[in-house]
Order: sequence, then C-alpha cells, then structure tokens
Amino acid sequence: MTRETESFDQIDQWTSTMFLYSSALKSINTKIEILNNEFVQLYHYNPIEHITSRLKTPESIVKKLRHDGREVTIENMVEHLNDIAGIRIICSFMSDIYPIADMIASQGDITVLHVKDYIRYPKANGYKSYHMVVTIPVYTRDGKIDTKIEIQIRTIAMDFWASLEHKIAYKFEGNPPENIEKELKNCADIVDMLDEKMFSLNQAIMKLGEENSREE
Ligand code: 0O2
Repeated sequence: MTRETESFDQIDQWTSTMFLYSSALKSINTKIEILNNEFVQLYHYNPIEHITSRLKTPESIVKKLRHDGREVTIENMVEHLNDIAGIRIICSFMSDIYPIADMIASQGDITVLHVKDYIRYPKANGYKSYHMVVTIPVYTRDGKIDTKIEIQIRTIAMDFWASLEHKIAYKFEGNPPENIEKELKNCADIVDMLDEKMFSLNQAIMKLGEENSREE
C-alpha cells in the first residue's frame, strides 16, 4: 500500500469512528430527554436543568494519548480513551444526581463500564461530579457497535465551580499557585453549602405544598 492510500484509509477510519461517537451522543441525548419527559409527566417535576454534549477535539485526543504514553493511533484512542464522546447533565438539586444515574444505568441497552463518584468522594481540590462511562449501541450497515460515552452528572452550583476552576487550572497549566488552590477549595465549600441550603429550601417548599393541598 502506498503512503497516499494509507493516509486516505486513515482519514476514512477517522471519519467513520467519529461518526459512531456523534451517533452515540445523539442516541443518548434522545434517551435522556425521554426519561426527563417521563419524569415530568409522572411527578410534575423536571430534575434536569440542561444537557450539553461534545466530541473531544483531535488536538485533545492526541494530547491525552501522548500524556498517557501511548502511540497516537485510532485503535488506541478507541480502546483507551473513555471521553471522546461526553455528555454533561446539569440537575437542580444534589438529590437528583443518583436517581438520574440509576435511570440511565437501568436502560436495557446501556452497559455501565465504570463509575467515578466524586459526589461521595470529592477530589482534594473540591471537584464534585458523578461520572459514568457507559456503552450504547449504534446500529450501522455492519451491525451493532457498542460505543463508549462519558456521562457527567452534577448540580448547577457544582458546574459553576467546575467550569471556572477548569479555566483557572488551564491558565496555570494544571498547577495553580498554592493560595489560588486554597481559594478555589474555599469556593468549593461555599458551593457545597449553597447546594445544601437550596436542597433544604426545596424540601421545605414541597412540604408546604403538600400541607396546603391536604387542607384544600
Ligand atoms: P476536558 O477538557 O473536560 O475533556 P479516564 O477518562 O477515566 O481515563 P480521567 O481523565 O482521570 O481518566 O477521568 P475523570 O477523573 O473521570 O475525569 C474526566 C473529566 O472530568 C475531565 O476531562 C474533566 O472534564 C472532569 N474533571 C475531572 N477532574 C476535574 C477537576 O479537578 N476539575 C474540573 N474542572 N474538571 C475535572 P479532561 O479530559 O481532563 O478535560
């Protein structure tokens, strides 16, 4: 095979691989939307504030493979990277996180490969989020291909902190000065407190609503 045909082959392989990941994202987005609508219909409550999804950029894929000491190949990317397709579910309250994770895990065609529970076990820097790596089937002409997606579930407050921390950490190439690290941890504690307060406020409001409807 000439170098040129080899390059064309690789481009084809890259395009069809990324097509799988983007199809998997479409499929999971629809699934989660349906679950959310069902929840609204049953309980008149919408646990999901919003959903974002993204495909990892080629630069980011290369960077991660190199960082992990692996050769940059499509085979390595498919086998070793879990977050080429990523979806983030932002929910209202802490109490929404595990039910949403359970709803997803109990879908017959989804297989949970692994979970990182940074809600129960936050990172030392204060990062909180629930991560699941799952596979979802994509149906192609060649048959069913189980495709990996990383799902991150967190509250609006956790997401606010994580987005800003990500930007700050990026500025310092992942190593912010100690005082900034400490301030970020303080902010994470405040975010935690806010989540707790919003949760109890919501509980109190729900209780009031129940009492009022019993009196009517
Ligand atoms: P980006 O730019 O968001 O894609 P694994 O994927 O399991 O092989 P990894 O990467 O350690 O190994 O997995 P983990 O811990 O589940 O983290 C995956 C993603 O979670 C990260 O992707 C971030 O999006 C987010 N994350 C993890 N730790 C932190 C943190 O301390 N702060 C913030 N803001 N986000 C975090 P990437 O590829 O690092 O980045």
